[in-house]
Amino acid sequence: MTQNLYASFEAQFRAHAPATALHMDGRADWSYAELEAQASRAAGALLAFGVKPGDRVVAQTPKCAEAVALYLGCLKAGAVYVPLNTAYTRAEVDYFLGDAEPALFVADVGADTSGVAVQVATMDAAGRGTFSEAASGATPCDATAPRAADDLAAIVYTSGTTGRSKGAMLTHANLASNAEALCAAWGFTSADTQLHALPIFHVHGLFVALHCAFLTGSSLAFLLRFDARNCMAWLPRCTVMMGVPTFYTRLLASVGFSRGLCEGVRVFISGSAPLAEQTFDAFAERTGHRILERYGMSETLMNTSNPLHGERVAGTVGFSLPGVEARVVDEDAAPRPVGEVGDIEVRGPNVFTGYWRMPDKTAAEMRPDGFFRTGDLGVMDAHGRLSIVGRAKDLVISGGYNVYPKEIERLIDAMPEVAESAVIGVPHPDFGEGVVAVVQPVADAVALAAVSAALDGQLARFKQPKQVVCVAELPRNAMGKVQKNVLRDRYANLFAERP
Ligand code: MLC
Ligand code: AMP
Repeated sequence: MTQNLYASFEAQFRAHAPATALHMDGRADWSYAELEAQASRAAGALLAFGVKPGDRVVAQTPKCAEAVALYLGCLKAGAVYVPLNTAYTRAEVDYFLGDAEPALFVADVGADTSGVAVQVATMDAAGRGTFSEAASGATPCDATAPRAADDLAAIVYTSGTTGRSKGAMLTHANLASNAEALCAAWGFTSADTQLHALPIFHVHGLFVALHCAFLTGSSLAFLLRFDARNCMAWLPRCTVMMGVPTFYTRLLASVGFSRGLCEGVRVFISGSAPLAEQTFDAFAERTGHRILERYGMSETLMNTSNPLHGERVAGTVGFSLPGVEARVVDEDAAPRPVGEVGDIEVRGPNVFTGYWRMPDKTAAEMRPDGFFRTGDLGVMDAHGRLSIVGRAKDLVISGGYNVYPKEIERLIDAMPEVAESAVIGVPHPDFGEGVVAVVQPVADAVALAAVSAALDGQLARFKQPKQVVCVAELPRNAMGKVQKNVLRDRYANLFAERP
């Protein structure tokens, strides 16, 4: 029997054919029958483009229903879906295309694809473009490609501490097991309507959110981007919302965001970045809802979750999901005592098979007993409840997007007026953490505008520093290493008053 994840979705699509899959702003809803038909047409188009099982398909498309059909079509055709953040620049995209070697790149209609060495199709925000033209002309693909449990379904790129992005290889079994665990843990049924305002190029919006709907035949209020006012307009029709902490702080900051709007919602879920206790408390006070926080990452999908029924504790990420083991250990993998900080490692059917074409990096992060080293620091209590207390990896999480300092420092250090730089994240009222470049200039002070100009076209805008601070000398430890913790403390209030 095939282990293709799409087969499980298809059974639900057929069981719930007349139900609404996607409610949308300003255009006709899609039923599950329509979604299935569109997925079959997308799979047919992929075949027409010569895509074969195991081939990569890179997608950097605006969020739209047709992009969801493209993802499903890839699964159905047995292709490996490789989503890219729409903010990535041409320079970043070139790297991903070179690394993934896709059979097809589906780009935004407006993107510059001149000189791209792979086959290109296009899609715009309304789902139009050469991909959709091919899909409407193609013979729908009725047969779902047979796939084994450990065949790849997706590669999700995550930046690395060395500055080079790594592709996390996720199998059909990884995605299926995690989706099943989440549907059970969060009590999804066909009666749910989930507010979906996340982007669909990261595991949160793509796998966690969509799969909970597709495995249960529940509905999505499919919003093209997060806008607090629009979310407030949709919330009364929704039973579940998933978001990054910035969604919740922005809702709380919105005039008119009230308990009444949330009356039909059974659970608000947060992840991808730490949810501040103040946000948890303020949300509970305003709405009566205790946000359910969970913890995951691209390499492992979701690992732990606060309970649907039972105490949700602010500042904790809850218990291991069914089938997932999480442990807190020291450098040698020896367990840390209850209540003491250590490295978080996870094992289970959710854990990826490795980094695409990077066996050394895979080996470095994988323990011989199958545990994956997350790079997050945590504490476990006596009941198995996990709290994340920091990161061993040099990473900034801004509005739920990961930003790796190395990638930015490399480009700033190349500026002739810069002797050396250190990029850090400091508390930011809107994004949780804001990116700051601490720069040691060669002579005159270096302005934010100069840094932005140097990075434009090279790095997505969300990765670019929101502030530049010049120092005579970067603080160093006895080994000569820049002490980022000193800088983080020194500039902790930089964004305090600036939303
Ligand atoms: C946008 N900007 C950001 C930013 N998002 N800057 C820093 N951090 C961010 N996250 C900048 C843009 O570059 C632009 O700057 C300006 O803000 C306005 O852009 P925008 O697109 O209009 O912003 P907005 O719509 O307000 O976006 C903010 C946001 C968005 C929070 C809604 O970032 C978002 O949807 N985040 C969700 C990320 C996510 O899905 N993460 C999941 C990862 S999976 P300029 O200078 O160009 O004007 C994962 C695993 C897990 O982590 O556990 O889930
Ligand atoms: P990504 O590589 O984009 O998948 O990001 C994964 C990282 O996001 C994790 O390794 C954590 O550092 C962080 N993360 C995800 N969820 C949470 C959470 N609930 N609390 C704190 N950090 C989180």
